Amino acid sequence: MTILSSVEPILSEDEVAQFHELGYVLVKGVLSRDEAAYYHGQILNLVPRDLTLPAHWGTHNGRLKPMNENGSQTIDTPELLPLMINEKLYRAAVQLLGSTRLRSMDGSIGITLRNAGEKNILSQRLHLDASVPNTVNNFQFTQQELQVGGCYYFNTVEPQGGGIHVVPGGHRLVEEKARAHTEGRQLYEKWKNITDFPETVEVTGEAGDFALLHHLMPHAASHNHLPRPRIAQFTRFIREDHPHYPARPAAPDQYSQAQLRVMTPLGRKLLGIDPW
Ligand SMILES: O=C(O)CCC(=O)C(=O)O
Ligand SMILES: [Fe+2]
Repeated sequence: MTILSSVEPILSEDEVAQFHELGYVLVKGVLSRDEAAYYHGQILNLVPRDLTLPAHWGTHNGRLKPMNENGSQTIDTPELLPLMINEKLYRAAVQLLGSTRLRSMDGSIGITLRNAGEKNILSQRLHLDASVPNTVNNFQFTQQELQVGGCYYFNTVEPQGGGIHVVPGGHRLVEEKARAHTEGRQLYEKWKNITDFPETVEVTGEAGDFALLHHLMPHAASHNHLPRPRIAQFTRFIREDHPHYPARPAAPDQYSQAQLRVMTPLGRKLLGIDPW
């Protein structure tokens, strides 16, 4: 038995094929409805009742982004940290990254409020958040360099409800354009302002689903035209042997006792507390 086959798959063969073909897949039911409702409530609890939003939060174009005072966007309170080390999501990531030895990161949150008057569809420029420093000349396009990640939806996201937008097959177009250029990593303002790509589509989903994207997938947040806010959390995975970001153990004082109490053995490895 190989190590990979000891981790039970989550995605069907068709879903894996869809990820390779289209560059994204909606992982259904990563969380149960009850779990999604729990996290939904925990995230709303971060928002001050009087709506005086901390000066260090992001508040752009109808999107609230809770942040830490030190500028970090990782919200890994004991209540929310389990999202970064969810076993089901990890198992899907193992299938796509071809390794069990992964690291998890990000942990940021996005709350997209109704923004009814807005005519534009996207609330951000179409961009990549690739796990490749923007100082290198080009991507390697290897599985070792791949990062997979995206967002949990804690409420059902209906059309025009602020779902993340993607370009189906866009990761392949990025590869094609970047390969054709010696400084492919530098195109489109380092891929933070992608302008002439095919139309985007909104990834809708139910509470508890996770929109999982290839890191070369052009994407952007969208405006929410529906009454309910879209509440999401972002988690990403890379391999331990990533060429640009080699594994570093967590600092000894990085996590409090309360955080350590909610960590599973898998979680301790994903966050660099224990070695693989
Ligand atoms: O909120 C979203 O749907 C996407 C946000 C995003 O891609 C980003 O902030 O980098
Ligand atoms: Fe992004």
